[in-house]
Amino acid sequence: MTTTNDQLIAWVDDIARLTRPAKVHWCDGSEAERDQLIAQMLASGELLELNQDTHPNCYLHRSDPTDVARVEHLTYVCTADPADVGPNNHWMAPDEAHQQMDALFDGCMEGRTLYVIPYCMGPIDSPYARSGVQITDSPYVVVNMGLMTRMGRKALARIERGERFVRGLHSVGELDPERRFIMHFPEALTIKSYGSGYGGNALLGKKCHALRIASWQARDEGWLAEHMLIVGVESPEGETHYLACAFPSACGKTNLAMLLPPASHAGWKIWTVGDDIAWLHVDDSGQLRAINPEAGYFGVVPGTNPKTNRNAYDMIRHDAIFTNVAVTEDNQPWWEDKGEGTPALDWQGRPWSPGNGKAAHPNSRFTVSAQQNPAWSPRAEDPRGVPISAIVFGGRRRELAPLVYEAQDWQHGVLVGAGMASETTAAATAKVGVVRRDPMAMKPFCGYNFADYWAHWLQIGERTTTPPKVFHVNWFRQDEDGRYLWPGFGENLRVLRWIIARCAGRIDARDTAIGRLPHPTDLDIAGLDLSAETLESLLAVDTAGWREELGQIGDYLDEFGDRVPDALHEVRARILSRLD
Ligand code: OXD
Ligand code: MN
Repeated sequence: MTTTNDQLIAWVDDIARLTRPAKVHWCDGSEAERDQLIAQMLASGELLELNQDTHPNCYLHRSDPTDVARVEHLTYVCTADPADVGPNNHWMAPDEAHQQMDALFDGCMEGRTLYVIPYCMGPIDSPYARSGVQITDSPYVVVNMGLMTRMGRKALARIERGERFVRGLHSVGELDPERRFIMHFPEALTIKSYGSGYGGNALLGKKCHALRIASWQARDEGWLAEHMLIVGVESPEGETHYLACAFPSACGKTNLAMLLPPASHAGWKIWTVGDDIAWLHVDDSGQLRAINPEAGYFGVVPGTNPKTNRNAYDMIRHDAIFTNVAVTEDNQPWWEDKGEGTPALDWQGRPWSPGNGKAAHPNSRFTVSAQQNPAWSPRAEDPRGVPISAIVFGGRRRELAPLVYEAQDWQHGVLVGAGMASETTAAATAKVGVVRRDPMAMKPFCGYNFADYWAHWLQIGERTTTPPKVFHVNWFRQDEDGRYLWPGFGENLRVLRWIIARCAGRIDARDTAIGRLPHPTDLDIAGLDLSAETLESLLAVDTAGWREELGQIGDYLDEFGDRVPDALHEVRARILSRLD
């Protein structure tokens, strides 16, 4: 296979000249190709077969122990003007970055195969979808991109019809943390990633294209690329509302997107459109709509069990690739809080015994096709996307942020998103459990200056006929002894129901300084082991705490100087005065 697109041929030739591979392979995305790559990786030891009786077509990949998460400190956005990327990104001048990267890529594929992966982000026939081509020397990346995107011939056909495409160049290099960089050139729709074979660093369609480059492209073209799940909530009466929800990495997006209604909620259904990324467009009638650019899930494994996420647990029993999980004596994948089995080997393949620390890496992952999800929405392939009733922001906050509140209006909603904060998780290589500002859960992913991004958000609201309502949720409140106040997981549906009732205009709410909260009687807690006092603290507004929080949000906004839209300062001042 090759292509009729001259630009693509010229680019692949240039890269082959630079990287000097032994062979060039154009990926067609066929099953035969995938089978061949898996066989090749089994032979080389890059993949290990898991127990095929209990987990048919499941494989394990052990990444280099120094290469287990996204590397935010080595991730750059390279633009002509440094002010365009803002204090939220690391910047390097494009010329210098290309020079540095090309020196790394020089001859790096000698003796290896260069794979050309044409891919499409979004339903293949959607006007909202966008194309890309990734070049890589990793067969693991090819197989994962095959699950995560619409990859191969169909994607190439879009490019051959003349669509612009994002160019992503990737090599695992020597997997040396000292020679590892993830560089983005949004003005040239180009990505260069070297020295990592892991997830968001290496599967370039995901964070690099669908968020960092796409957020830039979206600003230019008038849409939004967001770190959001998209979920449909269907009532027993058959009314479905779609919500787009932004949570930082490893805060339960996949679990919420595939939530299984608890026994108390007979007749309710949850439909997953996406679990990590949403592209949002205002349609001709002024309605905000969302597509999921991805075709699969790259989810955090630890904690997945039949109680927390039955759908995911079932989904990863076949045709899944596991990265950095442990294995049992009989070669089944194992992870912390799996609820069954005992690990024999840890994620690095070392014998494990109790007291040896975690057996699976806390950021160990599964890759599967979205079609394996029992809750996969029939609308996930709709080229028009789904209409969005509400935007939901959330973070992992031990204190302060109530279980749920609704912003007063779209502008306030943008401030709520901009002021989001969350405790850090193992999804990135840095200290875990530290509260940091993570606006719209996009801190690691927004490819341009946050101040301009907030202005763009405000404009999107103005273009809708009626902007969706905006909410903030926090499933992670704890008491002084570190016990969670809210049961979470499937029971989060109770909060989604309140959100939907608000969107449908069926109930009113308690107006407070920080936004609208549920009347305690409007939140259905029947059958939960939750005292009235606990519910009260989940829905309390700590005035002094919020005054301090808004002070910190003000300091944070000031870091972005005078590019911050006035509207955000005005809303912040309004809330502060309401708190007095
Ligand atoms: C992810 C992440 O992998 O956010 O989705 O880190
Ligand atoms: Mn994510």
